[in-house]
Amino acid sequence: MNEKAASKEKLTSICRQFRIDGDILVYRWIPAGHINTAYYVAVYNGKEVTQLLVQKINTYVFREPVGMMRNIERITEYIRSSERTMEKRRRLHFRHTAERKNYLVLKNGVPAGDDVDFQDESVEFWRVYNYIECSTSFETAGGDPEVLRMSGKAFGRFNKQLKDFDAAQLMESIPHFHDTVYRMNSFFDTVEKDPKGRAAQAAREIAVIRENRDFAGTLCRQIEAGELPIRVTHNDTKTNNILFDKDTLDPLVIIDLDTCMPGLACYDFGDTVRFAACTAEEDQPEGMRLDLRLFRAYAEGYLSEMKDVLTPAEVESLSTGAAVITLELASRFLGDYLAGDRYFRIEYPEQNLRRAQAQLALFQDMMRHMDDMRQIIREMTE
Ligand code: GN1
Ligand code: MG
Repeated sequence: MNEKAASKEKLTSICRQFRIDGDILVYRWIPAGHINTAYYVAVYNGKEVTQLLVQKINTYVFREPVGMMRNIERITEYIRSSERTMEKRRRLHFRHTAERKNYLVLKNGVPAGDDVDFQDESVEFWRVYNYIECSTSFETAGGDPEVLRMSGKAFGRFNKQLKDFDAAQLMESIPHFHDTVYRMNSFFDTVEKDPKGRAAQAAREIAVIRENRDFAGTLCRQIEAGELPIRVTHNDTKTNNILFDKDTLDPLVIIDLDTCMPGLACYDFGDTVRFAACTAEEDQPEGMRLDLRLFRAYAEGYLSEMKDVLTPAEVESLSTGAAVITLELASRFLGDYLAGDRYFRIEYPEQNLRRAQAQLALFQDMMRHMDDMRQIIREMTE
């Protein structure tokens, strides 16, 4: 299916399955995220207009989507029960089918059971939730420290809300997601196999990752030594996964909970630094550097919520987390480029290579400024 153009009929029929009747007035593809496909849909039933987000899950990436939806339900329920006065636009409200499921499985376009093979091309997995009105999100921070501060507050609060959530209740929606030792191994495996003959072209980038392979495992070793606690974390804390109030910049709700699972606080901290406390786009190596002013703003926001929750070792790990996750992403983007761009959606042929180059430039700058990052964190926590 051309993902930009699911037909109106198709979206109407999906809405019907979720018991939303009426005519679609407006619909459009939303160009957010590299994995799933999302549409904004407004349905009129003769009385009122309902605005929805209709999403098709990429089951090549999320191989157990039913378990993933169960995770999301548990997490959203938990957050809802701990915040009694939450307004409607501060929560994700998933729609249910007649079978009371928060997802719909189709095979060859018709409803099917959960026992299908999700790797089969004829199988689709859909979900629908309320569209949050008057909200906006940021593809990059646009260099605005206030957006960074608010993002830090939002992800800090999210980590804090889940601090006592029992991780055993969740399945790993993507096994080894931030297991950087595993990531490095599978990256060098791909380099060795070089299935598309692209490795020679990326020799410089591969060399930088090789030089830093040992550093990539720093946090894994700390987990093994019992120095860092495992928490329930978001694991994909880009600023475009927060919906803000359009006018006040108040962070309303965190979206894209697909990778919520046991993880490290420093990756949730670090991934926003990677994405937004920098000077260029995710796929733009030219002029890519760490922006310490934005880093400070983000750290302020995050620590305003998490300062008293984190252990001293976790506080110490925050800056390392930013560098490790940036290196991890470089290896994932480059690995996908070498494998033929199967995982991350691309808009032009060498986008994954450029994404990797940008991440490596940022990683190297983070390493140069490691002491500065640590100093900023220290000032805020001592
Ligand atoms: C993917 O789908 P999106 O854009 O929110 C990826 C993240 C990466 C990110 C890089 C499930 O997130 O891990 O950090 O791209 N999600 C998955 O921009 O792999
Ligand atoms: Mg996303």
